[in-house]
Amino acid sequence: MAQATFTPQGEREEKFRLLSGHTIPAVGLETWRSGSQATNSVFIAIVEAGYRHVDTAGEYGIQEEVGDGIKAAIHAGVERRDLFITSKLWCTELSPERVRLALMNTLQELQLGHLDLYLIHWPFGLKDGASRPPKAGDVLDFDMEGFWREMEKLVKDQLVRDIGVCNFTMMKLNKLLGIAQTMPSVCQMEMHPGWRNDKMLDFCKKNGIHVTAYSLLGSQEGGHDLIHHPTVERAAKKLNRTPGQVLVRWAIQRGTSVIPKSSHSDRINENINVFSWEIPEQDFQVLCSIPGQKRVLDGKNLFVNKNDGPFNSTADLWDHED
Ligand code: NDP
Ligand code: 1BO
Repeated sequence: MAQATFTPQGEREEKFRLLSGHTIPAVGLETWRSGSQATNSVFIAIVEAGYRHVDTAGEYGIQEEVGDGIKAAIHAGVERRDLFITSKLWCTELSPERVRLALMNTLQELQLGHLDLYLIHWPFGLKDGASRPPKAGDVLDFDMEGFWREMEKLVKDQLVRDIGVCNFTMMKLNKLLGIAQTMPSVCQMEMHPGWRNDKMLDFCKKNGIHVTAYSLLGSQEGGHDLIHHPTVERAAKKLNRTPGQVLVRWAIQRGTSVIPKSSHSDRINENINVFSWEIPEQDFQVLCSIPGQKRVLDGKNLFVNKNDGPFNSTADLWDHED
């Protein structure tokens, strides 16, 4: 469950405790596809709306803009120690010899001395210059043990405070748990009422791994328009909130932190205004029963080559667990 605390300004905020003992804010700002607006969005989120978590990735190509937003927020008086900054390591860097260099590039782009959380973006290696969809030979296996040892060294060297994964299956997490000396604190996964992924959430909870939900509004990918879903709209009307707020609150009550993306200041403010109210149990359960469960971001375009493999279908990517 999220723990509520109050900022020095008296604003209520919620955080989840990680296995490491550190905390992660319940709501963060995502930056994928924020483009040149990233600097402004990050500044508004931190300084005006009170976000303390910003999530980005090397692959998004906007870490410098995100870094400028963070720097401007610090210049405006926010303390670095109060911020939680996450980035992710792309698939071309999933080898023991490339991990540290990838992190150093990320730190340089973000103009930071350390990250709060460093995640494996997807659990598949890609050749430099891989096509989308991948050509024969573009998708590589990766040495999970050798790789994780290097991630652990980043923690020991205080370059990152926590390490974790995204887009893992239970099978891959089990393998990692058997190898890890420093446990993955966080698993970042697609989760929303249109793709609850209950099995994965339960598995993570049993193992003490915190889940951050992405694409919780149904994503720009167009798979689930949850903002306009009648069940979500009904709940929003009843609770006198917006559909976006209902989706964010639903995810927090499920025990996950969230990283809604927005480049608009009104929505950035709206998406974090979720700490002074709750979705009653009955309405929560209705939101848990939306039919037609399916992933939006299934990884097909990134990793599936149905003729040459090694992953011939999305079911292969997700270890046939869906
Ligand atoms: P989201 O579900 O966060 O939806 C973002 C979209 O919703 C944007 O178009 C945004 O538009 C709009 N939006 C934001 N707030 C509201 C609101 N209150 N009301 C109506 N519309 C709103 O989807 P994404 O798929 O973009 O995922 C979010 C983040 O999760 C990404 O930025 C990404 O970084 C992360 N992610 C991580 C992945 C991983 O592999 N780890 C994979 C996929 C996503 P606008 O900006 O115009 O407000
Ligand atoms: C290509 C990046 C997918 C979203 O994180």
